[in-house]
Amino acid sequence: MTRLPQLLILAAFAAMAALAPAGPPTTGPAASRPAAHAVIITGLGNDKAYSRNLLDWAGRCRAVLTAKCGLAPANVAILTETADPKADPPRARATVENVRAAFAKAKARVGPRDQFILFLAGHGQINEELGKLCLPGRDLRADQLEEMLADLPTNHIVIINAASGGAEFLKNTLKAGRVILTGCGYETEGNQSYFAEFVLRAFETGEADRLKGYGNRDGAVDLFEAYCYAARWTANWYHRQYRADSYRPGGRPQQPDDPHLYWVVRGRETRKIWDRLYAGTRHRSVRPAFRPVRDKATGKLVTTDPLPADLDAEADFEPKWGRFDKHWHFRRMLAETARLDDTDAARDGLFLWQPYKFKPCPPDPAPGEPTWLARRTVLGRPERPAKIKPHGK
Ligand SMILES: [Ca+2]
Repeated sequence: MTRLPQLLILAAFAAMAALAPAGPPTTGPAASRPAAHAVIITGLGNDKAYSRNLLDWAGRCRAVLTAKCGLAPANVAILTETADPKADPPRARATVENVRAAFAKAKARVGPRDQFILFLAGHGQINEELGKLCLPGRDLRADQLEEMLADLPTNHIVIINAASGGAEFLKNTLKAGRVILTGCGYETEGNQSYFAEFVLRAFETGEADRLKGYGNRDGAVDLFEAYCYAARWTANWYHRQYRADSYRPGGRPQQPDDPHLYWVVRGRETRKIWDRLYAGTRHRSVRPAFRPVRDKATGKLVTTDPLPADLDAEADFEPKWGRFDKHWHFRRMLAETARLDDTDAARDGLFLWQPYKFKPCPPDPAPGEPTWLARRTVLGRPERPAKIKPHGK
């Protein structure tokens, strides 16, 4: 063979290679490697500030999945209280019909070894027998959601349910092979849940992988680590807030017609998050005015301010736990719990901070035991490794 035909053949191969797809398909049942898919649903906010937070969480969830976890943008559907087809990415309105359409689309693309991620945030309706997520128009019932999940060709499912009343959804969705993180409001609260903020931060900061006593420092945030981080931060965030009942704007007692609630918020990051989440509400973060007290020895009035000079510079120290004492006075009540389920038995659900105490990291569990699956589940990595670095070092 002469030199020229050789070059022609090589050129022909090069042209064929250019025409061929760049690699194996990355999605769908035909894909040689399993892929990950996600549906993000945030419901009605019922107030301007919370609606803003829900929208923020939906966008950040997508950013985490695509930028941090490697999901193809086309594999992530995003449904929010209001539609915005011009947004990047376009958002559909979170109606039951659109949720069904998103699941139908996912069903057509998801393969049996693929990972499916569902993120929920908003208000759960818990006053009726069935759990519901409040959506524009008709609400999404827990049994409808389970039908859609069960209809997917995979049971490699991760659910992050940051909606209030999320525990009601658990009754329907708890199945072997799934990992479910639930941030659920107390039944009597059924109110605004902030668990979503801290789940997202677990991935955004990557700190969950390095969480002392829980992370395994392997460079990836698994669902066990994300849960430990989010549960701890949610509890700490509440417990770094104190009602400033003695606060007197301008030194005067609070007037009866003053609609604001005044809070002392401790910790640098906590304060930043607080300011963002509560912007535009009646809550105000303040430095309280302390009343002067007469010193018994000198007879002089002395004002003691126990707070650090610069509240914004204070580290986010671990709040004091344990028996009720003065540290509990005026503390914000923890209105949420959070749980991790990765078996099909509700009794296995892990509550990290009950009663107001963080349990030590469970020892290396056997397959099928609580936390075994969650420790091997990483968003965007459908293949679960058999061997992993031990947690809790
Ligand atoms: Ca890790």
